[in-house]
Amino acid sequence: MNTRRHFFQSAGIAGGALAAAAISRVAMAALPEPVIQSLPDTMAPLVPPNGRPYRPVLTLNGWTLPWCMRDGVKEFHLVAEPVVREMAPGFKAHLWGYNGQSPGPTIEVVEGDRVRIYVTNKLPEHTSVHWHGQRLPNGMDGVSGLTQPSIKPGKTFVYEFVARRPGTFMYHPHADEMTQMAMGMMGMWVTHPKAAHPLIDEVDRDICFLLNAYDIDPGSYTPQIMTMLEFNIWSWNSRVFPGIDSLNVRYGDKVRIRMGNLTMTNHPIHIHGHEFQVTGTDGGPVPRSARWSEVTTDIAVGQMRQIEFVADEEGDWAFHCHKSHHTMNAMGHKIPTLIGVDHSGLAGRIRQLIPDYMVMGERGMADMGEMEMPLPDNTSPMMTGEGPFGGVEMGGMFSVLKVRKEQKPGDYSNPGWYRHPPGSVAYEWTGALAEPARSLAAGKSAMPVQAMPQGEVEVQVRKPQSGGAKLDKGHHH
Ligand SMILES: [Cu+2]
Repeated sequence: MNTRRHFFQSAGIAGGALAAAAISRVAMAALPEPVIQSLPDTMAPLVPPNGRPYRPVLTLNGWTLPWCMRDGVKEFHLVAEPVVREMAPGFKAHLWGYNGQSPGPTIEVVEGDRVRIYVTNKLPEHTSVHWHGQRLPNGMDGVSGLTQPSIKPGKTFVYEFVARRPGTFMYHPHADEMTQMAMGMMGMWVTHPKAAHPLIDEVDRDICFLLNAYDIDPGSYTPQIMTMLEFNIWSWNSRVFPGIDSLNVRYGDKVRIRMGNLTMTNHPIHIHGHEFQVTGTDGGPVPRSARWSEVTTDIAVGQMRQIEFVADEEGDWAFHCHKSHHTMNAMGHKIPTLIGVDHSGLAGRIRQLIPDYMVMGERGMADMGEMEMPLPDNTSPMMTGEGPFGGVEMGGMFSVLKVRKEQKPGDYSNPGWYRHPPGSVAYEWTGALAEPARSLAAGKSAMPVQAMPQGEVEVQVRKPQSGGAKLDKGHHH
């Protein structure tokens, strides 16, 4: 549901007057009203009402920005502003974004379109918009200080260029970037080819989203902005599982998924049950001879990857980042490791007072998700998501690809859980068990040992200390 607010009303009278001074006379004649959308639901693809036709993309838990066609130019109006984003049911974050949301709306145009984008700054500090990956005049590149003065609070700037090459791009500020990206300012941009393209296939489904990350202390609402590596909320389009919608497709569909990474670490994105090919990067389409099949593709910081596959296996297939700490939510940095710690004496004594008392984390972290360990208000449970067979024990960058024969062409709605054919689900064995064969050889070494240690050494592997922080720190080279 889109709500229209008049520009001068939403900017306030003072802001409107300031903005008017900052934009050209042509633009002033009819600045398009900003379209604001604040629901976190996945909106239906925006079928183009005018201009060259194309099959629109679906933005996961997001939407596409409508435009006004004016003398053959597609005019958009972005408003940079503070927003409240529901990251998962019951978990709201105070972010910065565009037009009511973080991330901002997807901008969709066609190769060769002339595009004019009004950017109104309703943030408490200056900003700019960089059109990541685009070919454009240098002065439209949005690097404050280098190619333009920054957009001061209350001002509106105009960007105008021709979308010269088809592909998947992103937009984000290039002004106080660390703060503004840590606060959620970013969006996707898709330029469709103007005619049949030898390297861009027609697809039945086209889905896009951004990878983003936040450092939000459990119980608080606003991200830490000085964080460089210790992010604890790993999200797709500022949503965390189970708040991320599933990707619902029809059996036999050719599916394209476009993902851009604006976090500060890489994400190996993994799909179950299918192989895909990387068909495009932010540099454009990948030559066919350079494509190979994979089930995981690593998306580095500032990169975009476009993957394609035919959805030819029915079911509910996990689709997630393969860094296991990125499929967890709200890992506090101070949760101690309790695995292997013997609480029996202590627990026994506490049970005299509280009969059902149990120590969390003794057997691993799964307990914490299932037991709904008490957490401060406004904290996403670490791992949640209830599937048809129990807790999924996932959070963060996780969703499900749902492939169904009954799904109607073009219908992106959620078909519910997959009904497995009888006899096709893993089951418990209740018969007799033979003794498994074990190799008892200690192993040989390729070179003679120079000095043996005094006595044998045995170690216990410990669970990582605390989620994302420590693991990402280990990546320094
Ligand atoms: Cu990841």
